[in-house]
Amino acid sequence: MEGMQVKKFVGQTFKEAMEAVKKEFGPDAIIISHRQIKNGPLGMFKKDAIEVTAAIDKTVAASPDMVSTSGGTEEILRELKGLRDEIGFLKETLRPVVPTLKIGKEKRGLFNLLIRQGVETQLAIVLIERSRENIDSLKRVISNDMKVQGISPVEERGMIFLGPPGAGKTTTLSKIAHMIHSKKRPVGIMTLEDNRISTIAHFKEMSRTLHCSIRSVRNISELPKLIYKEIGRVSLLIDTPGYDFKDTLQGLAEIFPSGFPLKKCFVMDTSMNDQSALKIWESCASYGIDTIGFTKLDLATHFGSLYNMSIITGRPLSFMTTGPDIPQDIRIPSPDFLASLVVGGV
Ligand SMILES: Nc1nc2c(ncn2[C@@H]2O[C@H](COP(=O)(O)OP(=O)(O)OP(=O)(O)O)[C@@H](O)[C@H]2O)c(=O)[nH]1
Ligand SMILES: [Mg+2]
Repeated sequence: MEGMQVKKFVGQTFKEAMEAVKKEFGPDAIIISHRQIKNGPLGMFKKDAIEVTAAIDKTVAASPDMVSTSGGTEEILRELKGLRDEIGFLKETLRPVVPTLKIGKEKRGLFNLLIRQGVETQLAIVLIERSRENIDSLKRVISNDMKVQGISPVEERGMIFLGPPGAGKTTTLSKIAHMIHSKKRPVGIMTLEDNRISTIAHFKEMSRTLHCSIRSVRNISELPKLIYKEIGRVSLLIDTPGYDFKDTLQGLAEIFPSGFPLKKCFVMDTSMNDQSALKIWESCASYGIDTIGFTKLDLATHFGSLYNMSIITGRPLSFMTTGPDIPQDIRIPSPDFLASLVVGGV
């Protein structure tokens, strides 16, 4: 017989009821509840009685003779052997992935936590090696690695937003335009050949709200003149289309051979999987990106990739966005806050 069996036991005292439980269910019984009842069941007791509800897991409580009579010992041994083989096989499979994981029990918990949050195995190993055996120490190590520069370096000259389609460039640019505007600094917006009615309408609306200039740039070769005319007078924010962001980067490198005068910000969607994000990053890392920004944190389920991407790109973070709403869904996180996110908010 297998599974959980639940039964009520009655005694005149608690002790008596418990004896009845022990007698029938043995020492492994679990007491679920007890209560006083009036007169006992079917008037068996004149006085008040105690009713104890107990349970027993028949699978666990099977006595040795039950096992042997059903021929279970051999079966269990076979099962154990099977499990041992399987663990051996798993260890073998994982060896190339986890080459040097010789860590104690407490640290293993921290390591597993990092892996669950999506921190790359190799990065997690190094983090665990550098950290002490508690979560606060681990957070401190992560926090030290997270470089945040915010948007102050942008206010002086401006920023160009680059990244794959739908990463959140246009939306984020708008939020940052509001941030800079709220500091009473003039903003200028440019957009590189984005002919979508929705984008144009959106920027027109922004120019009215923020009293800023909007300029649609048809050809990237017009950029130097336009930028140098405005530089230092306003914070220039330049939107780019996502569909050919590599061409845009290539174009910038050719048109500004001695370096682009504004910060180049790579916008990364954190709800995207790491492999795709890394592939995109690899394809453009050589174009001198200055800073990264994380978007759509509200859609991500865990935040290990914030750490992965910070370390792998080696670029400081400008901002993170936490929803689609303009202007409020953006913040400049502290390294400590980022570290808390990476370990899962603990
Ligand atoms: N949930 C959520 N949605 C966001 C966030 N940022 C942007 N979005 C949404 O993501 C979608 C794409 O955002 P855009 O700003 O148009 O992205 P883009 O990078 O300019 O896209 P392209 O111009 O097509 O390359 C829009 O529906 C935004 O509202 C965010 O932080 N959270
Ligand atoms: Mg856009």
